[in-house]
Amino acid sequence: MSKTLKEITDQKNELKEFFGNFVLNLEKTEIFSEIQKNLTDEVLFVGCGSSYNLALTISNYFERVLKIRTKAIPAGEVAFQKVPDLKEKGLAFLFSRTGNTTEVLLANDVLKRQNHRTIGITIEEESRLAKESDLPLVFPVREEAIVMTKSFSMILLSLMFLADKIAGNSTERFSELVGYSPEFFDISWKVIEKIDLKEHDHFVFLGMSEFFGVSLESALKCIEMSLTFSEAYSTLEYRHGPKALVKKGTLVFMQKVSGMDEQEKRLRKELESLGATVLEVGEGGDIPVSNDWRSAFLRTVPAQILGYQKAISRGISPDKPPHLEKTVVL
Ligand code: F1P
Repeated sequence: MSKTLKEITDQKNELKEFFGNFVLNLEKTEIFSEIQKNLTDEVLFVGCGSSYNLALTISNYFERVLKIRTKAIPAGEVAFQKVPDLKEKGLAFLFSRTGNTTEVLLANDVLKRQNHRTIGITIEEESRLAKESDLPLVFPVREEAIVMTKSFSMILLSLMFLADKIAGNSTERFSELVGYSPEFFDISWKVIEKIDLKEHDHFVFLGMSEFFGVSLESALKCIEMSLTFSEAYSTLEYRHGPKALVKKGTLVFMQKVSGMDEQEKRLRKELESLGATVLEVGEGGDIPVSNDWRSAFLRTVPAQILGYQKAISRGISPDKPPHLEKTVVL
């Protein structure tokens, strides 16, 4: 079996175990109290590629539930451009699955020099990020494929949970969503299997706030695995120019949010009239899931499956994306 497919599929059963063994215990760890103690009014979230998409999604959720200001910045910009000075030196979360991406390590140096307290989020205990950040948070996830899949979902789930815990909110909804994850996986697989992927060569992912980060990540999955032209936009932005490219053969994934039913319905109708196939993810959608922002950790799964299935339909191995390496070392 392909490594990438195995890791995508692992989520179906591993999420529950991971939630019970790791996420529910986060609150008792030293890192939790350190984050709680050092949380300032402004927090930075930094990463590259999928890890940047992760940083962006989590930054939106921290801002939402903790009512602080956050900024997500690609690590390359922190490393090589001046980062705007914060009012006070605060926390900076640096994300890197492999923990050895050059720009992230350089960003860690820059931020430490500016007296930020850096939190290194990675799955590799022996990585430089784990060793060089002030507070490493190493996730107990094994992922070998070049394309980041299950670790994205697991880290996202954990940090959203952590934000709610710090805010003193109920975390019950996470248990429900984790319980729903095997069914969500199966529905996603079946819905995507029914689409004639040979007839679709342009993928568009639409979402707002946390679901915009999810959409960026979705597009990246399809580019990396299946080499298909894929784009992501904040939902209503799509009307402002990008829709010029819609045609028969465009597949649009719309991430539904609360309070937008009417707008979503109208946009779907418009895109379908231009020839696109539209799938909605969310309450009452083609791939049903709660509209709660906490569902973000599940919402890249359909695109992971899509990227995989499209690659297979084109005779491409998702395990060997051309020109890509697991860690970009400059
Ligand atoms: C970041 C990353 C990956 C991407 C590619 C190159 O890696 O951009 O997201 O798929 O393989 O590296 P990391 O810093 O999260 O290890």
